[in-house]
Amino acid sequence: MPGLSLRTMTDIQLSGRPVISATGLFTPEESITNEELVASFNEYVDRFNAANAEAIEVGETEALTYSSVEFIEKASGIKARHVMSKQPILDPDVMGPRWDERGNDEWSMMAEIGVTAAKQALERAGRKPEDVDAVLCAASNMERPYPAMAIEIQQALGIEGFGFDMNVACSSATFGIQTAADYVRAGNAKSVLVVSPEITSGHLNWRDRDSHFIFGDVATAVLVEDAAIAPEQHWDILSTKLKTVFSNNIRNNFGFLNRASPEGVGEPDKLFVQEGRKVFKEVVPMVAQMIIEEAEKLQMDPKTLRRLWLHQANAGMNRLIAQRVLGHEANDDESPTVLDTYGNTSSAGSIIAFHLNSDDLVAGDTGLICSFGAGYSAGAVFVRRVG
Ligand code: CO8
Repeated sequence: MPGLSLRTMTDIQLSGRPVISATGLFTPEESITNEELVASFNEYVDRFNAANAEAIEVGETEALTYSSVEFIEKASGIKARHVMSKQPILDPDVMGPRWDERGNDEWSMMAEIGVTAAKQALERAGRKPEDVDAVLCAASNMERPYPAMAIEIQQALGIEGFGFDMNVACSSATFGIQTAADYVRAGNAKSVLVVSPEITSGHLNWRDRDSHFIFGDVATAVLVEDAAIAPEQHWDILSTKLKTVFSNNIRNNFGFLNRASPEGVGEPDKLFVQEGRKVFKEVVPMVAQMIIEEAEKLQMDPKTLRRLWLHQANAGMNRLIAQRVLGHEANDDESPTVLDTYGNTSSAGSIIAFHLNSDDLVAGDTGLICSFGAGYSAGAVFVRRVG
C-alpha cells in the first residue's frame, strides 16, 4: 500500500482484534467476618424462637437453627465479605443493608462505585474518557429500570457515544466482554468499558441460613479495546464462548410486576433463592465441558492454560472444574481464589481474581476468565498476555 506509513499499516493489520487493555476494582471499606455474621444470625434465631415459643411448642411454627462459622468456611471457602452497609446487616432487628434513597440530582450508588472502578481501568490503560466509545453496565441487578445505569456512568466519566445495561446474573461481566469484543470485531467501537457494580447485599436474604453467608459487594471494570490502539502491555482476547440453559435452581422473582416488602420478610422468593446442591452438581460438568470444547476449537490443549480465573462462588466447585480442565488438582497459582475475603460477588468474581492475580504472568502466557451462575449462564474468555 504505497503512501501508508508503517504505523498505519500495523494499525490496519491489528484493527478489529479485541484485547483487554486494563481492569479496575472498587472494594467497599466495610467487611463482615463469618464470626460477626454468625453471631448476629444466631441472635436473630434466639429472638425468633423466643418470640414464637408457644407456636413452636405446639408444632405450628418450625424453630430456626443456628448457622455455623465452621460450616460456612468448609462448604464455601468464604471467610469474609465486603459490604456497602454493614451495621444494619448485622442488626438482628434489620438484617439487610439500609441507605437513604438518593435524589435525582445525586449519583446513584451503582454509578458511583462503577465510576471508581472504571476510572482505575482507564488510568491503568493511560486512556482518557473521550477516547472511549461505549459503556456497558453488566451486573446481576440494576438499581432502577431506566435511565440505564450505563448512561449515568457514561455521563459521569464524560464519555461520548453510547451505553446500555445488561443482566446475565453471575455471567454478566463475561457476556459484557464478548459483547464489547464483538463491537471491536465488527468495527463499531474501538474502546468499550464493561462496568460491573455488584451490590449483591441488596438482593440477598440475610435471614436465610442456607445462603446468608454467600454474597458480597464490589465493582469491577474491564476496558476492551481494538489491538490497534491498545497500550503496549495488554491481553489478547483469543476467543469468547457463551452458554445458557434455563434453570429455576437459582432464582429471584422480584420485578416490576412482583414487588417485595422493604424488609423482604415473608416473601423470600423476591430475593435470591437457590438449590445450592443441584447448582453445584449441574453446573460443574456443564462449565468444564464448555471450556474443553472451546479449547479444542482453538486447537489449544487446555492443560497448557497457565492460569484459570474462575467465577468465585464456591471453592469446591472451582477445584473440580480446574481439575477437569487442567487434568490435575490446581494449586492457588493455577486457580487463584478471592472467595476468602470477597465472598461471591456475582459477575465481578472472576474479574477480581484476574485483576488481583495477573500482573506476574509473562508475555505469551495464556489464561481463562470464566463465569457461571443463574440462568444457568456461563461465559469463557481465553486470553494471552502481550508485552
Ligand atoms: N450453618 C450450618 N449448617 C448449615 C448452614 C449454615 N449456614 N446452611 C446449611 N446448613 C446445613 C444444611 O441444613 C444441611 O444439613 P443436613 O445435612 O442435616 O440437611 C447441611 O448443612 C448441608 O447443606 P447443603 O447441602 O445446602 O450444603 P452444601 O454442602 O451444598 O453447601 C452451598 C451449600 C455453599 C450453597 C453449595 O451448595 C454451593 O456453593 N453451591 C453452588 C452455589 C452456586 O454456585 N450458586 C451460584 C449462585 S450465584 C449466581 O448465579 C448469581 C445470582 C445473582 C446474584 C445474587 C445476589 C444475591
